[in-house]
Amino acid sequence: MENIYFISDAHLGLGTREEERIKEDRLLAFLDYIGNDAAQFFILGDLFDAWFEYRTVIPKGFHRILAKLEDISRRGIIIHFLVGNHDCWIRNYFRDELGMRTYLHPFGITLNGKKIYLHHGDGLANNDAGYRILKKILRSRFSIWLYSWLHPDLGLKLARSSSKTSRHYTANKHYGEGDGMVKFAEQIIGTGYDVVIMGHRHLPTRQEISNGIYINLGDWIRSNTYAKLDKNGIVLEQWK
Ligand SMILES: [Mn+2]
Repeated sequence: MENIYFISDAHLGLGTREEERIKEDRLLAFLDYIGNDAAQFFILGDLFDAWFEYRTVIPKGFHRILAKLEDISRRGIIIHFLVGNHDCWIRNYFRDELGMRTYLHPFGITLNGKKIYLHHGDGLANNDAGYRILKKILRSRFSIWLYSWLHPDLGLKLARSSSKTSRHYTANKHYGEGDGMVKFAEQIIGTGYDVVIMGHRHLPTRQEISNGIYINLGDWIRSNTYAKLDKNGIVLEQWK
């Protein structure tokens, strides 16, 4: 039985330099801790508040976290990064340079004999077809290719401002999205999954649904929560 950890929604780069420094220190301490304990580590999206990766350029300001991720991945911990709606524009940097496994779409996986479904959580609000169409456009190869010709200073400025809009949108969407997410988790559990884990909502939740468990990971802005799967099952805990 492996020890496996899950986090989401650190939104690195969101706050002031001082706020981000404190958040980073906290996350670095957590990564050090799991670096000695985990077999696998899952990041379920919105690690960055805004990320756009060019073929030869990545955003600056995150080197301490990136170096730590590479460090624990080199120690043999398998790091999985499922992108969120704030950091979906990745290329091969995380995979080729940091040794992480990256995913652009929700997926199911069996861990410690449990069937687990992982989803960032965006686009699950009831009646949110508008966002789902927008997501397709924003994530299309053509849009990304076009965008990549912007100068990085301009591109990242736009990414940060669109990230602000999206956060505002999500905040106003919470009630519906929350319901939609639980409903979605119910459906997935109904197809035979044991656990559904999501982020995005920034509201730590552990809820038993018929024979399964729905977990929302909360965030690393206020709640600093993570899920841990081990021989005893899955729990949601707060990092102190
Ligand atoms: Mn999100």
